[in-house]
Amino acid sequence: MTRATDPAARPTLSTTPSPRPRALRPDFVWGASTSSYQIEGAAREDGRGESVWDLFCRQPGRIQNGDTGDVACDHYHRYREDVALLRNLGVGAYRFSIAWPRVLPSGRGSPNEAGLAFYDRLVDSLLSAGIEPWVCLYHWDLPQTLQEAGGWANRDCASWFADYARVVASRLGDRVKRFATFNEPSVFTLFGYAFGWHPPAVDDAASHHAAIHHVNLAHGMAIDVLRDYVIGASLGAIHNMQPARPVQATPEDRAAAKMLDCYWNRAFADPQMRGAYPDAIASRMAPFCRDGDLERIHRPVDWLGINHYSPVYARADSAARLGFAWSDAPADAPRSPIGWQIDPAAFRDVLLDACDRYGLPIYVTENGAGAVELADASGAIDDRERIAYLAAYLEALEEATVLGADVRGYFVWSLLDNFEWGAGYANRFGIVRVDFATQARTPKASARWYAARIASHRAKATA
Ligand code: GCO
Repeated sequence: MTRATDPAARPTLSTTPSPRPRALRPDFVWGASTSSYQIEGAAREDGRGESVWDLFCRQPGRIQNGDTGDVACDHYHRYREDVALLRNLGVGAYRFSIAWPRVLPSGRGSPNEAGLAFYDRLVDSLLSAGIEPWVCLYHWDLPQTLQEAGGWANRDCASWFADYARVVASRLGDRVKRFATFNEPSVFTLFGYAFGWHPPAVDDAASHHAAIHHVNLAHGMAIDVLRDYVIGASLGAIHNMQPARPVQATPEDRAAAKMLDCYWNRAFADPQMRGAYPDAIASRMAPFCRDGDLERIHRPVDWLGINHYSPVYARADSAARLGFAWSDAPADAPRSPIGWQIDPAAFRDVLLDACDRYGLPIYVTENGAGAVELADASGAIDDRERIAYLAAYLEALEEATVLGADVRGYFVWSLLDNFEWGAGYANRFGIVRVDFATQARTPKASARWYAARIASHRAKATA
């Protein structure tokens, strides 16, 4: 596979808007993203079962301010208002996830009609607004009953997931064609089985590597199901991809960064799209691989979803089970209001490298900036730092396309301020502000900026 460009030969990222004609395809997909646990609420309504996150949030100290997703953005009841917000943005697509425990309250067995009916209503509302639904089957909210049966450390979970995919595809597949299997599998397996930051919050080598393999198996099995049940399906997977950098330019930290790269960027994308685990972890995966597994995992997909915010950093730590310790960007690095490094050139290079490595059309399925925002007296939010971030990263995306990356869409994270996992509602990523006391939605300056950016691209595309 020829590289789009040699990294060493790549020009430095332009710092001023370039006069050249825009590089984005005329049919470039503009969207916004959310996820079920982070916005739906209605946690015990209409038959929804408990997820691992419902239980995790009730454990003292797990979530900042003791926040939970019990109500979140109340999207379960307010979805029509949120679809109207999407329509006003002018997006052509909306990426959301299905809550497995809302569709199958105990994870298996008979579906919950009320849960399926909610997603019917949401999909029909989107289609009526001329917005294409992009469905992610799994954005971390595993049914708790399945966790109690071993969760992803149990190989049976792959079959349970395939059965869940069949229920969703059978119900929505006549109207939904874009499906992703998992959102960021490396994050929920690393944070859940190594760092203790996500459920099930263990640090156990066997469970961790078993979970990696079983999630990969589940992906391949679900792809087969979606191909069978959805006519015209366009299938992908959503991976966080970020340069894994050493904190110090030492051989030890460089080795640590390579191990982080394996677990963070490649432990799922490589077997799913290249048919093999990275060499550095293959021996750790071997105990869980059965004959034919890699063929079951390596099923053809139509696109690669990339979530990107900033680089990640590793340092050597001889006591670290995985061969690296999680670290942070240099103190002098430019950062967003919540402290995440801002490095658009890293984003450009991630897109080029992924294009070279996997050879698939790419959709940026998440990118955005978090902030701890307070409304002014009028309730308005002039989130100019988020606008600057989005402008710089869209510029980097265009640089990547000029340099040969096949990037076909961009979904801003997120439509709404929402439940930001361990940070609860303290970190706000929305281009629309949510007042969680009243559930009032207020488009921020970034929403108006994003709508204008979309309109400008569309005007050029049809000129
Ligand atoms: C993730 C998830 C989102 C986050 C967003 C901001 O990447 O962690 O996909 O659920 O909310 O990325 O952290």
